[in-house]
Amino acid sequence: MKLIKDRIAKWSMVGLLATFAATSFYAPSASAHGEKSQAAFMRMRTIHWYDLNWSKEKVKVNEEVEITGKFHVFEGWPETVAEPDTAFLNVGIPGPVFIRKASYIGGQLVPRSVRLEIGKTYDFKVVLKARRPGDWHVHTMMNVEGGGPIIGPGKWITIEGSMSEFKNPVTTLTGQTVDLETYNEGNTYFWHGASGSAIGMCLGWWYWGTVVRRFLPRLPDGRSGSCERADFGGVTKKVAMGFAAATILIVIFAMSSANSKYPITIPLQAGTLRGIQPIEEPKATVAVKVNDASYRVPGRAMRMKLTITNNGDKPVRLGEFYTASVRFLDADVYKDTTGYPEDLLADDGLEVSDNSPIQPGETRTVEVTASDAAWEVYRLSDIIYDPDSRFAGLLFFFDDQGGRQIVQIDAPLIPSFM
Ligand SMILES: [Cu+2]
Repeated sequence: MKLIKDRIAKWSMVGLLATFAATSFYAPSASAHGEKSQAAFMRMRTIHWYDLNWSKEKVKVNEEVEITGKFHVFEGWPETVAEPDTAFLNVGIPGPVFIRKASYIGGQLVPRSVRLEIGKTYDFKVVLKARRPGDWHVHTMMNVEGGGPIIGPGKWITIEGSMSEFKNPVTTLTGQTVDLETYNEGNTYFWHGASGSAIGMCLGWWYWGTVVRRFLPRLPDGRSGSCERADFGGVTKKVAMGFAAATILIVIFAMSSANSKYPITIPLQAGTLRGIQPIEEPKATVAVKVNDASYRVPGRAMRMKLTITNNGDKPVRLGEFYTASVRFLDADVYKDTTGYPEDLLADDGLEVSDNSPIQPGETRTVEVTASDAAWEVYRLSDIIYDPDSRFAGLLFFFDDQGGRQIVQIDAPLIPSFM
């Protein structure tokens, strides 16, 4: 019996060590940060990010990166996400590895929440200043009050240098230039230190004066009924009063000296910004009807049957289908030059049964297949678990002169198992 117990103990220990060794060597780097686990239909049917551009992929500490692009607030906004009446243009990074110098929607600075309108398209710009060296996956994202984070495509950006070089100067309306990285730090430490030591002194005095000197030696008196003798002595009371008076005096004095050192101060600026200007994308002269759409389970592709009518005056071809940050391109028609994140770009992931130019006035029904590992990696295939099997996306048509038309599509997406 003893032998068996020993063996179990020994092998358990070996097992534990093996597990520990195995897990400590397994450290995968996450390449998406939150969006994968969100419901696929929500990612497809909330905000469509496109025309994204990153000014740099590698920067030094203190250098700036500009992320620009457009986003479309989808008409068929899901019920379970509150409408973006109060939304905030954010960046998805692991803490302030960059700081946000500025962000704009429709040319307006948006340090506060904004009101977005469903169905509208906006352009945006985010200016980031590099702070902490490393490789960072930077997402543009929109926080919607009552809805949660809506995460845009993420791109790896490298910061080189040393964080100690980082500076964040800002000039106030009172004329001084301060570095926000360290501004007021000493003052904060001083006052917390001062109040901390005052509290310490009070507690020390209380402990010594009442517990050590007065209370414990007289505990037997109290037990024997002569409790009133264990009173606090005159000195104790005086010191207590002294502490109280000093505290009030220091607070008043410190407050008035802070007021005279900083005579001009304002309250926190807050409040949702209304009237953000959307942009008008030129009305598409291509009309698209989704006859049906399906995806294989398991699989890495979705297929749709589209009836495309070209009402314009130039022949057009389908170059791209975008859904949930993933871009499926037909390499014969369109090539990305923006350095779009590799894991989200299917450079030749779009296959159209007949992608010859659709002449003005022509109507054609085609089979379109969007396939790429991204469909599975980014768990769009997980729409099978969603309570609403509908997709939405953007189609980009190109004419022979480089003109572009954007058509939004939206339809049920039916799984096929056989
Ligand atoms: Cu990420």
